[in-house]
Amino acid sequence: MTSFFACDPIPYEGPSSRNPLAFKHYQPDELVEGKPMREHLRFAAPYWHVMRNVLADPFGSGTAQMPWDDGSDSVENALKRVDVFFEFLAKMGIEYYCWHDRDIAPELNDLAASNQALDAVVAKLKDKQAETGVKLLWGTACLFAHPRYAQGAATSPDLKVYSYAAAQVKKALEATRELDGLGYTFWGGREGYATLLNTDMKRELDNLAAFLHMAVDHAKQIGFEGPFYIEPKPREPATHQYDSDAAACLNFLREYGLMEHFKLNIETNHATLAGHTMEHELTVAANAGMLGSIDANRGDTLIGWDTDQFPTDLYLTTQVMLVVLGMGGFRTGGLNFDAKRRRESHDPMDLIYAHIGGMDTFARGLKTAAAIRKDGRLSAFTQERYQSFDGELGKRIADGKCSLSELEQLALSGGEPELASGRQELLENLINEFI
Ligand code: XLS
Ligand code: NI
Ligand code: NI
Repeated sequence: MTSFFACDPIPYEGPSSRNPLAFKHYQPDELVEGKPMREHLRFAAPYWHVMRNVLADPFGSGTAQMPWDDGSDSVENALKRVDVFFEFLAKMGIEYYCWHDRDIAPELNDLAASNQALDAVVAKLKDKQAETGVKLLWGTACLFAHPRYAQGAATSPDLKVYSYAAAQVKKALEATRELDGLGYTFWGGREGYATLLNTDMKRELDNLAAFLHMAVDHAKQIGFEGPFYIEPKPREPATHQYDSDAAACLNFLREYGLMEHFKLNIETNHATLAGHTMEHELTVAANAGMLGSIDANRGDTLIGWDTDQFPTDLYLTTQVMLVVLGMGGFRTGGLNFDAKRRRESHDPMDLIYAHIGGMDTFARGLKTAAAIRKDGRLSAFTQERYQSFDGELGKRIADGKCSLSELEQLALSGGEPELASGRQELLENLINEFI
């Protein structure tokens, strides 16, 4: 088979290496907290960015060089891409991947033809997975690119569009099941609104919940054990998206009785678009026992959209891995690089450099987070900070057995509280000791 990436499989050479085609930190079998790095990190590559992103922006067309792609919508072309993608995964040592139905196979003139095309590509993906041991982290349906979804898919005002979306999800779910996918993601690409002047928000949310319940039912029928993920994002493309952040998603899932079937897939750039830090979103999800998976990228504070850049910030990956280690690691989820190269980086080798950087940055984040945990000063500080709640009274407060009157007694007799410092700067210095 022709090779499209001019390099050998990327080796680990250690921190002193100056080879741009080597890992300096990611050593798959190195044990961290007793577990191999590869199992902590569970790196995944997104089919859409690696194989289908032509690197266009709102002002110009694509620049990406894809010598393997004839630009056509043929199934043959789609099948050819699979080989190139698996060459990429093998060279990177990435063991998981994710797709949208329309990334892997073309959307053809009618639904039946599109389904057939999908079947053909899924058969090939299945062979490739068996041959290489690569696993599908999650599948999803593209319910946002086609013009029919301009006014929403599962929140469309039009029952015919809603049905089309349902059919697409049914098929994508079956394809995920066929490939032993570990999860299935809903990112509500067009599930939101541009103006409330024409929108019945209550009806749209009820319809969305009914749609997700039907997906849960279908999963049971076909033996897909899930979980489903919801991926929060506040805006873009819609002015307001219903799944705007982790807290909004949790509220929606609770309101509609969907909690037990879902987890959240948290993406860095979506967190920041929502006006939160990534650590905030992860912590909200993890506290609810609902952190399922991560779309690992980063945004640009100077640009107001989802720039989907590769994670290169050690501070960020350290904080992400502190949350992941803190919850005991991923179960079905992993770190999916939902990231693309800049438009200027059009050479296929840039895909390799980009992923080396992302993987090494997360490997360092993992090692740093583990070192911070081993050191113990950070968590000891936080624990100590809440110490006054550790006694008998604190326990009664937590158990709902205390009253305002009882606390009033304490306040009347105790005098003005003497506060301990929050020591933010000291703790920031402490983190920097490890980076
Ligand atoms: C877009 C989303 C998308 C999802 C999958 O902003 O991040 O790529 O991850 O539909
Ligand atoms: Ni994403
Ligand atoms: Ni995104």
